[in-house]
Amino acid sequence: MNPRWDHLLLDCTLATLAGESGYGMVEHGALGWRNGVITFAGPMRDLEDAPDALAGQVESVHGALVTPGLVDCHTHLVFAGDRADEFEHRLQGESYQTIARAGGGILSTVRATRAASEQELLAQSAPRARALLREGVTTIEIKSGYGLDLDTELKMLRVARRIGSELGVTVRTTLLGLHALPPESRDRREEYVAQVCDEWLPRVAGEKLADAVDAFCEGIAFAPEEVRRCFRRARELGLPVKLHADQLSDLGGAALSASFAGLSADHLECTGAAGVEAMARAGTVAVLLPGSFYALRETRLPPVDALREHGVPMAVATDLNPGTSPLRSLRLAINMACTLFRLTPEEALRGTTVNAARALGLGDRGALAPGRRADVAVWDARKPAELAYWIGDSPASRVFTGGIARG
Ligand code: DI6
Ligand code: FE
Repeated sequence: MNPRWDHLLLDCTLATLAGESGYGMVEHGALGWRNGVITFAGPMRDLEDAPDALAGQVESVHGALVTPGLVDCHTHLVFAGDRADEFEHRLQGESYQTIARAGGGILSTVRATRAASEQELLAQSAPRARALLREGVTTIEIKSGYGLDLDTELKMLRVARRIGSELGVTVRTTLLGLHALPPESRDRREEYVAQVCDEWLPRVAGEKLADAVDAFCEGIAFAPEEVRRCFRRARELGLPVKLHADQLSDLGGAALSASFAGLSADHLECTGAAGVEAMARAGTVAVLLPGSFYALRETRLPPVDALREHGVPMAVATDLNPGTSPLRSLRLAINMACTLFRLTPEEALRGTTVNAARALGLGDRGALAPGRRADVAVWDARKPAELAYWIGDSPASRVFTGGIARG
């Protein structure tokens, strides 16, 4: 008789995240899948047959914690060069904004990224993705935004897609054309915004290179009205939106994203009550980014209590980027979300699984339940709080992406 399932893990301490709240713990659990889709997640005693009759491959994980594969829903990990010199300048007292206005910051990464060939860009970026993967990440969002000309933006998006296919991880790409005003457009702001909206968006949508559209809504970047123009175009093209909102100042970014039924509003350190209420009404996910809060030594905390009170789903991501969050560990982001933002370990795990998947519009993953993708992480841990508690050196012991074991 042919076994019904491909793979069956036994003696798991499952944190399924399958319900509306709680870890969804199952002690002495089993997890089975077939063709990359979960077929069973529950107590071993509920298995209807002997394990060997149920699946082709059967293995015990000896009580280890098993969770959904982690989802990093906000990264800028495709870029060339680094900004270690800027880090030193900031330590000597220069602010992020001053450096940006003087043509450093994002624009220095733009120069390096434009100069890199596609192959070089891939060679520099793939190790950052690999670092995330080692820690149980099975889905990564990657933004463009260090090209600021069409060719380089397309190059970045192609590299992001290649990381997905070459590393065997789901990559969701996001066009971030409104990230900074490129130097050649310094006196032609309106023209640049028009170009992004009227040329880049249709091109990127046509080539299916982006799954979503993002913008940096900030005093040093783009104004709400410019973002709205971009989002209207995205909507016409059927692309969902998300927004870098209210990080350094409150320009009403959270409410803006919500008004376009945004998948997410990200950062939110300066978001007020109206923004939180608008997100709750729209079902927009709050993506919290403790890495940039930490690296910029911010003191204003995102309104976690209000988000909680209003039932806004919270996600946590690395924001991996060369300027404000050179953080190559989602596990450390989880720890920081708890330590710096006072999320509970359960909220932080939900924020890097089911809620992070939702911030990418992916309803097929992020929980261990029949019908969901078999994206699975096995940990050298027994309790889910350990994922938030240990700091450093925390690779997953086994990872399955769409049911396939990662080498
Ligand atoms: N995400 C961004 O896009 C900016 N800040 C952030 O959290 C800037 C990234 C950079 O400085 O390169
Ligand atoms: Fe960002």
